[in-house]
Amino acid sequence: MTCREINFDGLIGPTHNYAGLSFGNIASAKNKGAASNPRAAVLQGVAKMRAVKALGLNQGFLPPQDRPHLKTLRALGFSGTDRQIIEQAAAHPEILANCYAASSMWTANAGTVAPSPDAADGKVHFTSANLAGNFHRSIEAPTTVRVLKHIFADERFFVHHPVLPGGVHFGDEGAANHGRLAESHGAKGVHLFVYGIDGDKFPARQKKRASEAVARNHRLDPAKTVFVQQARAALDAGAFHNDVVGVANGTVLFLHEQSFEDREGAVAAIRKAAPFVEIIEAPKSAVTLEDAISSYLFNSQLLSLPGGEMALVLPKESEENARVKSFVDETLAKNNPINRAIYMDVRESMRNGGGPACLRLRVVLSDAEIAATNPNFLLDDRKFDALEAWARKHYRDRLTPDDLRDPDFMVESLAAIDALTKLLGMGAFYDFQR
Ligand code: SUG
Repeated sequence: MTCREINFDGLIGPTHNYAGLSFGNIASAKNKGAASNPRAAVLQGVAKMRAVKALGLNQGFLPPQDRPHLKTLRALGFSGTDRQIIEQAAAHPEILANCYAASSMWTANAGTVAPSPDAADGKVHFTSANLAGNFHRSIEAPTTVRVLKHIFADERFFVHHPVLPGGVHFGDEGAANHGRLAESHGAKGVHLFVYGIDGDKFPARQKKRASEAVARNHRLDPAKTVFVQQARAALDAGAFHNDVVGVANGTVLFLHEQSFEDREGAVAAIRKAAPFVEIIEAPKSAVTLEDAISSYLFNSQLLSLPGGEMALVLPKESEENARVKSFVDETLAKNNPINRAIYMDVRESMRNGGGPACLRLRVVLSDAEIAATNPNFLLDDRKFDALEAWARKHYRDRLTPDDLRDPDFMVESLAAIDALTKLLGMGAFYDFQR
């Protein structure tokens, strides 16, 4: 079967801010309280989507969620009018910040997807992630399910599973800890699930039992699934998701030498399931774990281009680290499929620990499945222009955690989301509109 990969980027929401909410995510902790620029953030994200589209690839997006999430604030005992809710919650800045997070932008965490060639029933399977490890992210799940069902609605092709139950016991962070290896997008693929075990410093967000449950739900062939443990050293160095230290695409696995707890065992298991795999590894002597985590080298998008080569879409931070840049240059010069590097400025997202790969959910689809996908979420030049115009109209260019206490900002943010639903013909979609 011929299939294409479509990257669905998270359209960055108007409340993008630095609240330091993610324990174990070094950038998030470091930038706590800094002023953000939501307008620059969304425009950087759109520019990245345009750059990927310009490579000759299809590009989609997922809309931002409604923040502040008034439904959660109500459930926590704040009451009255929407303005009164914000006034009361202002006395609880931590709760308010959690309900204001624009973190649904990192759609690698929206869920895990299995393309139809890999599932026993020949359908595309989606499991939205419960994101149980962090309060601000756990409240994304119900709306994420709604968004994915809205875009991939046709039951002849798409199956949506409920988020995993049980909180952190089945902690699931979606595709950020999952990679697919395949000889082509349309060939039957091998699924690599990387789970964590708590480190000395930081908790593991992705549990093995959660990855196993997703693999069962998606009806994957057990001979083509591999479960490997992330290195605890990587977790403790700040790789809170495995996509900070490795990325898989097609026949290539591009990763840091210290990604897996048992490197040899993991590589043997991967080679057994995917004998065609080409492993491109950065030795720690060339790129330290700290380099990898501060530059987000492995949080690049590894993309198969129409001509058969592969390109890396990297954050600017990788170009600015001399050791990382020379490793990328060496990789391009060597005889392997990776032949292009494109450095993008996604600094607003990076300051919260989200690089190019965090910002996208990969969905591999056949032509018939693409035809069954809601076209409003597939981008062309006209839609890029419309999204930019919408963002320029509604987004602030400066936001501090203090601004979240102002009820006028709530009105402004939800007005932006309301305008977007009209632009996209979504009807009364979000909780605040129902
Ligand atoms: O879950 N940051 C996100 C970053 C997610 C990156 N995604 C992947 N690696 N795939 C997180 O830690 C920070 C929000 C704040 O602190 O304001 C945050 O949620």
